[in-house]
Amino acid sequence: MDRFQLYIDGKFEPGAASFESIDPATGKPWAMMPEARAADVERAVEAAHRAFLAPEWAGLTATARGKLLMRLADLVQQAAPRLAQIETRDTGKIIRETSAQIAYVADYYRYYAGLADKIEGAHLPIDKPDMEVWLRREPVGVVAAIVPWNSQLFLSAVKIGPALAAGCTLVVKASEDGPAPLLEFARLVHEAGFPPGVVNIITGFGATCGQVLTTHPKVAHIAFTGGVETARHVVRGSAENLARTSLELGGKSPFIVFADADLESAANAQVAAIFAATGQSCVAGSRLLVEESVKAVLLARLKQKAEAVRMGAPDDMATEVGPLCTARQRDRIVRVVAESLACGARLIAGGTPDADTGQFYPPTILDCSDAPQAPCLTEELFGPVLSVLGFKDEEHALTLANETRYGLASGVFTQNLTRAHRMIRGIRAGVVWVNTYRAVSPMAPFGGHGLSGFGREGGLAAALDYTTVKTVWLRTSDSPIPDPFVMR
Ligand code: TXE
Repeated sequence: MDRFQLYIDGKFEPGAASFESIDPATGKPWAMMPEARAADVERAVEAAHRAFLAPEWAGLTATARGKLLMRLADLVQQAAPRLAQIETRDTGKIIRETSAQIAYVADYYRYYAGLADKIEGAHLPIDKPDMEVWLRREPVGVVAAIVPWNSQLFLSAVKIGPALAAGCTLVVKASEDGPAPLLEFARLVHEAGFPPGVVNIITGFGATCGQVLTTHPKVAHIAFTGGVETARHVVRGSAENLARTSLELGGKSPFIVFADADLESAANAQVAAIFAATGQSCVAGSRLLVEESVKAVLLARLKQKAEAVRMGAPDDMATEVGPLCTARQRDRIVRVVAESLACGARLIAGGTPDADTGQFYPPTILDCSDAPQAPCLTEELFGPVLSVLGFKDEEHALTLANETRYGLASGVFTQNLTRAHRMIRGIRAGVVWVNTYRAVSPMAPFGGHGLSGFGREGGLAAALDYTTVKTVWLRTSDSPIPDPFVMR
């Protein structure tokens, strides 16, 4: 079996314990992963803290930090095929997606490399004649970056890139499910030449690793992507040290199709919105809201497309839907789909997991028109399951769209420009895609509100999030400061 290591203070090491990683396509172990426990986490945070203060990092110019990031970007690009294979093996994410996504991850590092020396302070036109006042943007300190299994290289890049650009140091915790790609990425960090301790990469379990990390007094900012329940633990833990948090959680994102939309485009976008990444995607368009007059037509197209999807081995370039990352995830989907059917949801496609071949679950569509209480309408399933509701008019569409405690992404398909604008205004979500879905870019901030979390990743906003403002007052007068207790 392959073996991976932790990366702490510039050195590769085995960790306090180890655990088997399962190949989701076969359900069998394929590699041994190092498990960080409290003492490893402690060393990683201490290393990051030392590195944060050390002249090898703190003394670098922002331009020099940018050059290191640029070198990392180049190394990611070169290693993309190997990283993609490892991610596919360890998480079941199909090779088509890992190849494309990791190549794009290099662009995220490139963007933040370029941004490093453009994070500017400010000069204030202060209301006093003998003062100069300016603001310095300084790095906030040690960042704990915690990611889940889906797209670990991407979800970590949107934290590591801006945090390093700002001058922070990091302890990155890979998910215990499929940590291999991030542990492998550590080799590139090493090769890029970052001083020891600037980026530490560990993995381990929630209670024995994640919690120790998020409650560590030397962690200044916790950047978390994961589930809502875990986020609550993280926020509670952050209270002890008043660490800053940014949370990128899941969603139950509405995908809204009006009768005037180009239905073929909408159907293709909907297929990508829910079945890409086997549905294990925070932005999955998991609630289709469709105008009643075209519901039957659209559902027929979606059924046909869902049934034609090629489900198979994740390392085959022809595969369109692979296995779910964990058996736990598949079992949850099986349960919620069964409960939804019991509530009166109607099965349009899929719905029957393959018992023999790893953790596969087929593209599934549930018409919930007669099942408004179905749990698939409210619970994030994180799998290839689309729940469908019809709507009468624009107002009804908006009401249904906002009937969720999440607020991450949304899609609107319509040819009507003024209606598109009204929907953009009315939908409560961090992202609105109009006549498209899933587009992302290093330049575009991304994040949600409500149970989808807070803070933004991507763009300049993300880098600023890892800084703190220092206000400097400098007196320019040469006249002596008078004794404050002598009355004049
Ligand atoms: O994620 P967890 P899980 C949703 C999705 C999924 C559900 C649960 O609906 O079914 O969450 O997924 C670390 N302190 N999303 O249980 O537990 C953990 O080790 C600190 C949506 O796999 O949130 C891992 O590294 N850290 C989401 C990371 O948190 C802790 C993506 C995420 O795991 C911890 C993933 C603790 N106490 C799941 N406990 C999205 N936004 O896309 C665990 N962790």
